[in-house]
Amino acid sequence: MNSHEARRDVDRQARLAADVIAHRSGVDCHDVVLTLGSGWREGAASLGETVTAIPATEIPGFSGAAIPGHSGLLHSIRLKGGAHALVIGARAHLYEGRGVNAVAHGMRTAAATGVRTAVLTNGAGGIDPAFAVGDAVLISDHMNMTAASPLIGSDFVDLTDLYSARLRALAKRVVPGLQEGVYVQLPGPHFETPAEIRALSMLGGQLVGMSTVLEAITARSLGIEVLGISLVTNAAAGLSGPIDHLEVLAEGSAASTRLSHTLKRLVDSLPL
Ligand code: 8IG
Repeated sequence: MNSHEARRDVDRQARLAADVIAHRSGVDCHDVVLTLGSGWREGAASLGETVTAIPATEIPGFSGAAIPGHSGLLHSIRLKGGAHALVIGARAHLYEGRGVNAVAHGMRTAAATGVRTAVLTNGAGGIDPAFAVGDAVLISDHMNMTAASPLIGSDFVDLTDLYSARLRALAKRVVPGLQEGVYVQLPGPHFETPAEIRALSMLGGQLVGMSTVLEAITARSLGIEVLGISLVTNAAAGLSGPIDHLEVLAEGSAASTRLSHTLKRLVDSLPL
């Protein structure tokens, strides 16, 4: 398959998925997509009125929750102002081994449903000592350390201001004191070594995780404006004790009520 055919193929997959979502929800056009990472999932319910919850396995190209703490549902939610949100609780991760197309499929599908704004959330390790466990931190920029791109062929997309300055300013207005940081995506699934965290810190990395970056690049390539936000669920390797996935999940649960409020304020502030 050449790159033209490959691009047509992923677009066709996204179209199929978007048609199923439109059919099941009765909503022809969604305005915003939210991808909910560790700690953020409880936020979906309070955003508005749930129109439909669809098991990811029933939508072409999506698969169920791969890890505990991740919901395997897509929600269509009617927001307060009448806009429609598509909420992806079942993000595909690069470490699942289904390739970059599986990772990019959520944003491609969102674009095919009409979405123009993405709110990408995640759980992350905090590299910058200014960030405490439990802090929500806006993503100001990223470093892609996956050695992969979700784009196909000669799709030379500008990533200057990928994380919309306009949306970050709105976010800071509604969530006073919100900090910002540079997020680094690594492929995982292992966490980093302390030496790697020292290196990433010297390079300007402030948050580290295994998601978001490839989705943000996909979104930008499709003309979607991106807001990214991390929950710091643990101090990055070598900065505190060992990193335990169960403790990471517990931290996410502990923060979830507060994050629901934060997420709702952010979404209500979006110019949809
Ligand atoms: I939650 O410390 C979460 N995800 N790579 N490192 C990486 N991913 C993470 C971390 C972390 N915490």
